[in-house]
Amino acid sequence: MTTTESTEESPTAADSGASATEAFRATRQHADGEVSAERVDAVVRAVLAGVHQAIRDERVTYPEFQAAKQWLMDLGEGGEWPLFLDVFVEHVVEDVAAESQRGTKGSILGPYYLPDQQRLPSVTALPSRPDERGTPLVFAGQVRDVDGNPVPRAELDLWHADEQGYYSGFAPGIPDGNLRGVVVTDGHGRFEVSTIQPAPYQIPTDGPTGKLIEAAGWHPWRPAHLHLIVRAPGYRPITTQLYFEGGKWLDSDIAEATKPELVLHPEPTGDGGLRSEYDFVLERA
Ligand code: MBD
Ligand code: FE
Repeated sequence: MTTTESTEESPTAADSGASATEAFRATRQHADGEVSAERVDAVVRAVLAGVHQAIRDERVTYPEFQAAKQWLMDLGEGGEWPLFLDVFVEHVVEDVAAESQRGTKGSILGPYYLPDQQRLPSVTALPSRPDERGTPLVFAGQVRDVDGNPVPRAELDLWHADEQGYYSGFAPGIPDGNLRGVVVTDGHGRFEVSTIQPAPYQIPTDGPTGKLIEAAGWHPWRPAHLHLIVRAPGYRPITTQLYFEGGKWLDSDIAEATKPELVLHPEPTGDGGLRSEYDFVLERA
């Protein structure tokens, strides 16, 4: 991961995309050899059938096929498979998972999660730079179970982009752990976190994913969001994201990961900041 260069250098998408590949490998999110031949057969057959059908429907030509091959090679060499898959595919995997999930709605994990961040008390501030820019945001609430009982000592593993839309660990010049932390709720499941409001996220335009988006004439934006994994022993963890009412791109997220239940309604605090309350509901594992 690139965090040693100076802040003068402007971060690039290619950096973030490629760093996401390193992060994926380092956090070993893959399950080696646990997929049965039956599942490989069924799923790969279905994926290929979808590709074959698209070729027939669109009457794909040889030059188009070769261009696709070149682009896929670039995607791998640029280390952007995690970025591409999380932006364009993960939301459907999440939809399927959500069919059997009660409690707070989930959303996609995305490529910029890093485990093992600093543990923080229930009333806390996320680690930030002394000159961290952005509208101050207090994010407070309670974690409960599906029967309404508080969940004490639940963990809110929280991470978000800065006021320029960059994530620590994935863009040069941002200290490790910036705007990331694991907040532990108090005896009543409550928490209150001070941070700043993140900016919308632009898919790096200089990498293969950005090139595809440009070639297709799409916009490269995700609405501003907070990422969370909420967990407690004996409960099913919830991976989700929270958005901001009225936020730009809320109705056209390129990653299709918004849900109406996941939109915050922040109130001005009178001193230029915002405060938002959100309660989480966990189901038993
Ligand atoms: C992000 O910040 C993100 O949350 C997702 C899902 C994909 C790319 C960048
Ligand atoms: Fe994100």
